[in-house]
Amino acid sequence: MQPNFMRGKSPDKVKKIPDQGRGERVPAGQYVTQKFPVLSYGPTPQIDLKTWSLRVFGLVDRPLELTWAQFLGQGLTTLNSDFHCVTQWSALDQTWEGIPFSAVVGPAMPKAEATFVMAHSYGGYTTNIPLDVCMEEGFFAHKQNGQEMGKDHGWPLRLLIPSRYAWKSAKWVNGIELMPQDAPGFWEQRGYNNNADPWKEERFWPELNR
Ligand SMILES: Nc1nc2c(c(=O)[nH]1)N[C@H]1C(S)=C(S)[C@@H](COP(=O)(O)O)O[C@H]1N2
Ligand SMILES: [Mo]
Repeated sequence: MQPNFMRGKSPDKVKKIPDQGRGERVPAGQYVTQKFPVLSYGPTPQIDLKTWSLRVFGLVDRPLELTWAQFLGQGLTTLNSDFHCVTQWSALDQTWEGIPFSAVVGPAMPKAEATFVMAHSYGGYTTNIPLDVCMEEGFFAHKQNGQEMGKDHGWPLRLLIPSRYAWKSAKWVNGIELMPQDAPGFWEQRGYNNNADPWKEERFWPELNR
């Protein structure tokens, strides 16, 4: 039977290849693809680096608003991670260049009461993530596989959360809001699972899977 999350979607839209025996690298219900499809709600925003900024606000002692030069000045590192999209494709071994979440948000001095993050993007997209997950693995990327991030994939900056389905990896990120409690983001308000762990196949809210 076609699972719920596939209804209305054509599985042929994404070219699939077998996972070549790397089963344990690939969560259940996912296929490995060499392609990196674009999935956005709404158009790709037009962003000018001269006016770009990244705000860190909410429950912080020292709110920040970084320019592009200030952002880059913090020291670039790389991250290698797999990328799992809820529409069932996984792209393995992506190399990202950028700056860890903790290095950017730490200096804003999150208050002890801050437990959740809302990532905000140009265009109005939002997604919610626990603060401890962001601190542990969150990564602001501006390059993917050695190239400037594609405009449709979030240029100039994307917040990656590798352990969660890809809708938690906000493209065109421009704001990090620290919150006292959880609150659903754009897709989470529309029935996507709040936690989004691909290893548990947390795709949609359980009550919608009937
Ligand atoms: N700002 C923003 N970020 C977003 C989205 C979006 O519509 N807007 N879509 C999400 C979803 S549902 C997915 S599956 C991934 C897709 O990333 P990609 O287009 O780079 O493959 O981005 C996520 N981040
Ligand atoms: Mo998605």
